[in-house]
Amino acid sequence: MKKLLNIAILGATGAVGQEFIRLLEERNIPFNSLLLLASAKSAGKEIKVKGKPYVVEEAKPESFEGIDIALFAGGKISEILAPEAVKRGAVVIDNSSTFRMDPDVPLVIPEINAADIKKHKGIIANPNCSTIIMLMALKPIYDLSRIKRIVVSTYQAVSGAGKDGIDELFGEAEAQITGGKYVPQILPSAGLPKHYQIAYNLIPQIDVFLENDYTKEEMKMVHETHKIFHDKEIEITPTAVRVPVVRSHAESIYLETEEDLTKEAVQEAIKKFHGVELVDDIHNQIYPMPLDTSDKTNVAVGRIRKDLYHKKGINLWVCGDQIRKGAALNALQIAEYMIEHDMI
Ligand code: 3JN
Repeated sequence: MKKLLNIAILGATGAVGQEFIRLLEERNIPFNSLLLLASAKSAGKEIKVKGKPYVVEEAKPESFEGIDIALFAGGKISEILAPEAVKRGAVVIDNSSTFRMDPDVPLVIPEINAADIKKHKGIIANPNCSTIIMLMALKPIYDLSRIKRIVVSTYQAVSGAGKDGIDELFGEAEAQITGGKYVPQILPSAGLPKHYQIAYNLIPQIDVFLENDYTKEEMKMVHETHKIFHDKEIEITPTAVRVPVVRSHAESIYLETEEDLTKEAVQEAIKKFHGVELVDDIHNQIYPMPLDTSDKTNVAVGRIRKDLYHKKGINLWVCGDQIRKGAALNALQIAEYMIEHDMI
């Protein structure tokens, strides 16, 4: 019989932490003990898991004593606490960008590169949500023919910026309707000097700009794709945009393959790929939309069509819940894989 595990969730009160808990219940993952950790500010809160109350504790290095798997929801705290948890014998699955590009840390989407998990030295990184959603749609195509080039535009929901992002959208929408005033303070990014209204608007900036004129979010998609696909030659041009959607990111993806693929072959490959759903019936107006993929496990792919001019060019429209498959579910699938393969 497999050993029952001691699991810790760091960031248990945030959106990703809450999704971890929902998924632990939904997927009926067995555990011996569950420790809910957060910052001092959230310590003392009570959260029910499988009907049993748990009190959130302040996360400290000692918290990880005796823990087998630590699920880190994200944030700067990972840099300090992940090595501390590993020192105490835990395997950390980390949702922040801190370790993603570290050559000693596997960066994993289980449906794509689960085999990389075995190279871990204590930490396994969960990719950025936009990367996960894009690569879930692209992997079945890549398996038919190598992808040479990707031009992607994201349409990212405000919940990607946390609860404050959602509050800002609702606050601005309400002010518009009631004739009130709402001063944006969060988007595009709380730490920046300027903030813009997201309600009835689009903001073509997610995170800060880098030297090369791309944003950090955009460059995460480039570097992480190269690492997950083990293919540094793929040419990727991303544009990341914040949209006034509450939950579930969308992406318009143009790609060029090495071989000439038919639309039907692409549709068939997507249909067969675990974790992806083909939502593509234009004659009946069926295509993926964020409202339909919110709280759903699968990434939805539709509007599949060949480029008008380039024989090897294909367009896709993709939607996926960025808190679920884009964060908590992907991390939990890594844990499930390790449990199944006796790696913990
Ligand atoms: O804005 C979004 O839609 C996704 C945000 C992701 C994010 C936000 C703050 C810090 C990340 C991430 O997962 O890459 C990070 C980070 O860990 O760097």
